[in-house]
Amino acid sequence: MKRVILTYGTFDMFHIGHLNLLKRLRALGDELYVGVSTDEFNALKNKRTFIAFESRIKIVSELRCVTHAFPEENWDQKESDIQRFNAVIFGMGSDWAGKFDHLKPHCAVVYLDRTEGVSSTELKQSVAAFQQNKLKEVIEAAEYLKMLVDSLS
Ligand code: C2G
Repeated sequence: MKRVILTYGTFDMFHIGHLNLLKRLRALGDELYVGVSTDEFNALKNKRTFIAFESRIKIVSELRCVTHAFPEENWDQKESDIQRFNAVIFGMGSDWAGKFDHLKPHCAVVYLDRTEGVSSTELKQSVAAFQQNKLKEVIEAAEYLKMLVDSLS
């Protein structure tokens, strides 16, 4: 009987923190089943995503450590998913510590340390800052060119 591990996430702008967690969860058993939050569910979580659900679930499903990826559509599907997939362990990163202890009657619940220094939010902030700097450079170049043109006229 394969030991099935179950987890969920948005996996927006997939990064090393996501990969570290999925690989460490997979190492706890034989198969890893991952619920990927749909765009509609993320709206319920008040979580804006850059990458659409179709791309996020495709990336997760292609990972060597993932056996099966499926849509996560609401907060309440976990109990039925545990039964559906015969999961023996439910795991999340430590930022969720304690939040899913109500699942303990159904399977083991583990929270693994997050990977510090990386998050989808931080990546988005870095992209925004980069774009801001680029915009500032373009404005400065335009002002310099205008000054040159004015000095020639
Ligand atoms: N994670 C991590 N290290 C990071 C960032 C994220 O270990 N630096 C983990 C999170 O703890 C989570 C998983 O990666 O277990 C996915 O993170 P998110 O995509 O942010 O998932 P979230 O939006 O928190 O959705 O029902 C549960 C929710 O769907 C979880």
